[in-house]
Amino acid sequence: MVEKKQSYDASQIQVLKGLEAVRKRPAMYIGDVSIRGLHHLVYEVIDNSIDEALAGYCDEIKVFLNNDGSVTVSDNGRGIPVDIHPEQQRSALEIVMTILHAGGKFDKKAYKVSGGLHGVGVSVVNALSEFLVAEVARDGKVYQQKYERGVPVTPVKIVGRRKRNGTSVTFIPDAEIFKRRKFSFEVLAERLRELAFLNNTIKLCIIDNQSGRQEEFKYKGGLASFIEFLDQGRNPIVRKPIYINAERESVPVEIALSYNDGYSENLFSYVNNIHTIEGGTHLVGFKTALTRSLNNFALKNKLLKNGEANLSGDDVREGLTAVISVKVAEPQFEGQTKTRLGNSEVRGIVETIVNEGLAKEFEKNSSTARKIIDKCKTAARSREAARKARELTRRKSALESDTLPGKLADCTLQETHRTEIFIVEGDSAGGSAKQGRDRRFQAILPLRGKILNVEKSSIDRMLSNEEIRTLISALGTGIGRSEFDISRLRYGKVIIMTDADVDGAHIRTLLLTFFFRHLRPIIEQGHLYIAQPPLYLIKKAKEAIYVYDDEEKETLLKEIEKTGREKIEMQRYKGLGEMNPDQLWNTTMDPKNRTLLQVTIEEAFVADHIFSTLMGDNVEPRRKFIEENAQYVRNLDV
Ligand code: 0RA
Repeated sequence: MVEKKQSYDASQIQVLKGLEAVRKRPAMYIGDVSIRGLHHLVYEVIDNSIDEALAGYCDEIKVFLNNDGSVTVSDNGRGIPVDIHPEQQRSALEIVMTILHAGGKFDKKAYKVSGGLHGVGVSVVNALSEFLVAEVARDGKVYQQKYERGVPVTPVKIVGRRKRNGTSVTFIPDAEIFKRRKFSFEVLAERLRELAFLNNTIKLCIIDNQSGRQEEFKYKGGLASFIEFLDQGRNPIVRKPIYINAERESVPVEIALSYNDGYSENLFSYVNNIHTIEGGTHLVGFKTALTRSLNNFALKNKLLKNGEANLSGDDVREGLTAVISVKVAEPQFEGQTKTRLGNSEVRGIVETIVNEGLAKEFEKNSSTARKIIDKCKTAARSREAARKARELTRRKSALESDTLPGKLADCTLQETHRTEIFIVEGDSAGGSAKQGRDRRFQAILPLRGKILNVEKSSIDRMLSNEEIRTLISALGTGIGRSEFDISRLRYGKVIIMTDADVDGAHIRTLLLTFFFRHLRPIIEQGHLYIAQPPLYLIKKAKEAIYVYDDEEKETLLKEIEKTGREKIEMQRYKGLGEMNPDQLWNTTMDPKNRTLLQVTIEEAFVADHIFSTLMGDNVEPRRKFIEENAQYVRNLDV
């Protein structure tokens, strides 16, 4: 008896210690406590249900946004066990919900591959929630336990009866940890859609109880449907996506790919449902096999003339859209954002499966293979033309002895970690920025009008565009596989500063597309920012208040109405050009006062889809993009 009591105390201490660790350093467990970390909580709970689905016991997961700001994730799996654990003297449910990393311990045999990026388990979500209630339907009964900040506040109780088994978890994130607590329907829906593409047996739903809005995702076509979704705005050159699904050495590999008449490469790779932004061994295996298979087919069918160079990796990936998804029992994640797969055995596994899959596909469907090879050969020719054009430019610039573009007003400091370049729309705004800046560390580059839409341009055409060349030479990095070198980047921060109107947003999008496609490391390494000029100037008595968005404006106006009858004047800034240099400096450029948004590529696949739909002539997706732009920029430097 005494012993049992002791072990009970010991496990209670373990729980409290665990909770304390999570609450002290939440970022260690969920990445950060921004809006991103907030959504990560939901993903973590969903992942547990996905595991149950991958084990074969669940085919429906629902997410509810509730009126009180809480979110519910429910599934129709077996239900978390509720029986008493013999050593701990507590319900399995309580252990799963309160002990770090306890989740997996109950079901060792299950094939467990899912799990959020951090794979921390639902107890972390519990620790970071001011309130959480877990409900389990099993054996005809509904069991329930409630928690506050991870600590149980009720025993596991029977609260009802139900036939269908399942688990539901409802929680409110803790205000002490999260400053912003509003879940975004769009952000969650995008993730559910992605999960539905990646796991074609599961139906995933999201229901906003406040607005009544709801969406349901279920794609029998799996990755092939994913490709069709990604390529909505593009013109395919093959009839339907090529699909490969096989398993080797207990590693399931699923791949779908298609070609379009565009010039960009769109590759998305996943490990255990996690988007591996930095790629890794699975991606390397895929690329190697794709290049090899296409060259083999071309040689065998005499599609390459004797002496004609082989198709390069870049040639075979122009106009390619592909998704590769593997499941690995013990993944090793590497890289800056821990999104690169390191397991070396996976490379060979994927390579073999793709070689075999493509050989079969090309044999069965040789006209598709021919069309693809035609496209690759055009790419090769264009690349050769681009190389020649670059060489010409290099010789010319050598003659001009490394001069920077005439339009660039450079800064005087050399230490790149302190310097900034503002890419500004139009000459008049450029003028204000030049006068307003601190010339020691701030450089200004005005761009005239719209830059080229790079998604729709071949690489040689892009490099002959004046604005693009000016930009590249100001940045100093060069461009293209053999030339780009981020260590030559001349500024620590690259800041896009455009008007707060539709045109400005469009130019910003074009620039983002360009960086995303051709200078991606600049985004990945955190150098790209978006300036936030104010939308309004409100003058009250002698006070001047700058306001950066409409919500802020409404709040402020209401406050002023309440407090007095002072006369106010309001000015709406349509463009940066309307501000004098002083104002521009004070509101938008001065590091002491300004707000910069750092651009991240974490949501690269969302961005890619938006970029591609944007390029159509459709106004609606473009407007939507502008609205949702905030999704993949993160608040920083406040
Ligand atoms: C451990 C064992 C069993 C189910 C689960 C965990 C389980 C966990 C979660 C989390 C969310 N939904 C879930 N559904 C199930 C199986 C126990 C048995 O044999 O019935």
